[in-house]
Amino acid sequence: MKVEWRTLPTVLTEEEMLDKAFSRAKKAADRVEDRDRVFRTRKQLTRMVQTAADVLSTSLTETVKVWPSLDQSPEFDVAMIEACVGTDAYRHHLSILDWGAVQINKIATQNARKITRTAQIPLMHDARKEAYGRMSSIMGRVGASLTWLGESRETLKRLPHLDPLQPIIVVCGAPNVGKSAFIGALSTGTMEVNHYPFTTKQLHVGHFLHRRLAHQMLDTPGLLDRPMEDRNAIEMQAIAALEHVGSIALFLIDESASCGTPLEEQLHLLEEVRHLLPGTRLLEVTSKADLLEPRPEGWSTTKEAEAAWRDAGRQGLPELPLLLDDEGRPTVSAVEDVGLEALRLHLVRLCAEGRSNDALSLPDGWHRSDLEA
Ligand SMILES: Nc1nc2c(ncn2[C@@H]2O[C@H](COP(=O)(O)OP(=O)(O)OP(=O)(O)O)[C@@H](O)[C@H]2O)c(=O)[nH]1
Ligand SMILES: [Mg+2]
Repeated sequence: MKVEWRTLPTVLTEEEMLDKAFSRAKKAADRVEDRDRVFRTRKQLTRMVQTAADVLSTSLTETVKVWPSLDQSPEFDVAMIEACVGTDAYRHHLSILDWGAVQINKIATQNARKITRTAQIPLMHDARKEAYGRMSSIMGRVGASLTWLGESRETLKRLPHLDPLQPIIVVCGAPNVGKSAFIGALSTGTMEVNHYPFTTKQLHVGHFLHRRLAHQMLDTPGLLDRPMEDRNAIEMQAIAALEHVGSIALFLIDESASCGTPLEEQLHLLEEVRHLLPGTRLLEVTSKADLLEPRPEGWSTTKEAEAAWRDAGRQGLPELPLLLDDEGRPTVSAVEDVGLEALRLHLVRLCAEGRSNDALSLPDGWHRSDLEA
């Protein structure tokens, strides 16, 4: 299931729900006609109580319904919810809303009965007033949960938007090494700008298609770009979420160190990332190939092979010569667009390998149609 966190509707506050309920109830009462004063009053007041309760309980249950159930959410989303707002709190506040809806309906039944069972108009009014008072007090207890959900919605709609059924490439590396530029250069179509709710940095999510499979690329600013000791608990949980999603992780190294982080420190970070994402295949890539001195030997070979592949209409999955640096690492220039096509095809192969391993681990008789595209 693909959860659209960003399209969750606004959560009404306690006051907004009460205003809506009582004004609808009043309108409903105004529509009642009966020449007999006792009958008219009885109908008006029962209708007020029932309409108010319906509006309140429906608003509460509808809110619960549109919020994704954690049991059916992808692991990444659950881990992100845990990191950002807490899954226990999430479940708790939604269950309070369900509880409130039940209580409000009970109050309506009890007080409507009081109204119908008396012939005395003042007692009917008392029962209506009592119903409103009790509903307001239930709403008072639900109010904090509505506020919590309203605030969480603001947080969750900033989450990156990923399809867990398609390959995901987690792009990491020290600040300024060119992560965003890399994702932008490999993306077809528009790159999304998003946030991890706990960093102020922009994160980019891009994708490219290969045989109808969207290979998603996820940026990690402020997450996998600093030493372990500076990370807080929330960030560690978010990193755990990355461990769940990544088909592969790509670690960008800026050898020119124009990014501001010395090479040695970047390699130290690489070891930390390897340790943090133990189940994820990690590919090292050197960024900013155009800044390497001298330029990588294979520069023109790769560049020509990529141009030929593009001209031929990008058919199949050939092994284009990867552009390599002196260390033998694949390298790319996002600025001059060299090495990117060759690396893209390499990434497609690595993701496919990971996926066929997944498929092999499925029980007998299971069928993964997405692998046959
Ligand atoms: N010469 C050259 N510059 C590059 C290349 N890729 C990125 N840059 C430059 O490097 C700087 C950082 O690039 P970003 O893509 O913002 O790096 P980042 O890793 O996303 O940075 P943060 O999100 O701040 O961690 C920018 O000034 C880019 O223009 C490249 O291939 N060649
Ligand atoms: Mg960036």
